[in-house]
Amino acid sequence: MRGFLGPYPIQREGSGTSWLPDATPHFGVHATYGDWQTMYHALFNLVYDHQGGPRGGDKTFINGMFMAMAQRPLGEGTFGLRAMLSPDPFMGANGYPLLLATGETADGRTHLIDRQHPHDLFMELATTYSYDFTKNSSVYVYAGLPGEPALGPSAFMHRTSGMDIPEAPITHHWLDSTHITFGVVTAGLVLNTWKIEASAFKGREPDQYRYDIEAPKLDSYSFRVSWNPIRELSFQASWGHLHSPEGLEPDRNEDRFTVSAIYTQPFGKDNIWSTTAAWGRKMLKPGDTLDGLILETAAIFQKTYTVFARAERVQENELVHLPSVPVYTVNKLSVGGIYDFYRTKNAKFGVGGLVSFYGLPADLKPFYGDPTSAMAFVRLKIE
Ligand SMILES: [Cu+2]
Repeated sequence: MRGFLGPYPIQREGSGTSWLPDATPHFGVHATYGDWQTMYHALFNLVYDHQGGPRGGDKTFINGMFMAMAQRPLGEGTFGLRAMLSPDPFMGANGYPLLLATGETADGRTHLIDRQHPHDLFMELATTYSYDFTKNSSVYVYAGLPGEPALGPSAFMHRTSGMDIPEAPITHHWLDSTHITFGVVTAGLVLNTWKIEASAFKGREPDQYRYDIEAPKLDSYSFRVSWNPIRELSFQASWGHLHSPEGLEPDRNEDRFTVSAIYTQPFGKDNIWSTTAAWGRKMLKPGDTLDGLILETAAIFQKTYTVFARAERVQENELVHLPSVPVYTVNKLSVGGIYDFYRTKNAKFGVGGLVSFYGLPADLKPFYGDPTSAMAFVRLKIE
């Protein structure tokens, strides 16, 4: 199977139109029906979540995703269809406890703070068409309802360093929160190892109704440059203008700038190591300029043993609401592992755990205490 957007290996395809390193392991269950080539993969986690301290909480929930893709030759080019679904809505509108996570709403009246919102049932329903004008260059269009605009690195559940970690990053709304956008059109150009693209999309983030398809709109825009200089590396830089992203603060716009590098290195027999480093800057208009940083790494040995770590540093202005709205720099480190105890050709069942530690400014201690958090989970991965 070739890339959806151009003449390169399918391993390079990340979420939306983003790129991963060509050395990304090939996964998915493949089948051919006439001219159609299809692939699907899935990951489901059953998680017991304990977040520590006075603002923590406990919850058991299922998260994950199911993704199906199909492509066929059409005219001189390649036509593609992609669908991605999430089981998240079944966990309830208020998501799950996740200290320091902010973004979106459960009731349309208050912000979700110290909780991760559920993703929408339909995370992506998109179509692509690409036309190769030389043997390593192409032009393409991508349209999704919902879909992902050309902004940020590949979303956390699609990059090798993040996909096995069952909690969302607290940098989600600095880097990859636009992965579910109700209305996206992207056009781009692939020149061998380079890609440049532009998107028009809906700036408003998904509302609290997680089962529906929201009305599309193209009121925001973004640009991204991606570069895969060698098989193991993928870089991107992107800039976006989001019109009125938050329903609770409709008069505020956001500009977002992100840069990221993903390094994926196979080693030995059946081992893989992948690391993502990314920086995102949100410029609220009017409002604060806030930075988010992430360093995330995972190593998978013999397709059976996974160890991972994710370190993040975020400037937050939503954690506490005093008469003033102070900006606090907060830090989080999660480390964990997974043992896949039963494996078939395309499925594996695993058990895992992670522990999270925090570095908080003294001003936040009265609210958070000195928390430590943990998750224990079992999973099914189809790949
Ligand atoms: Cu998300």
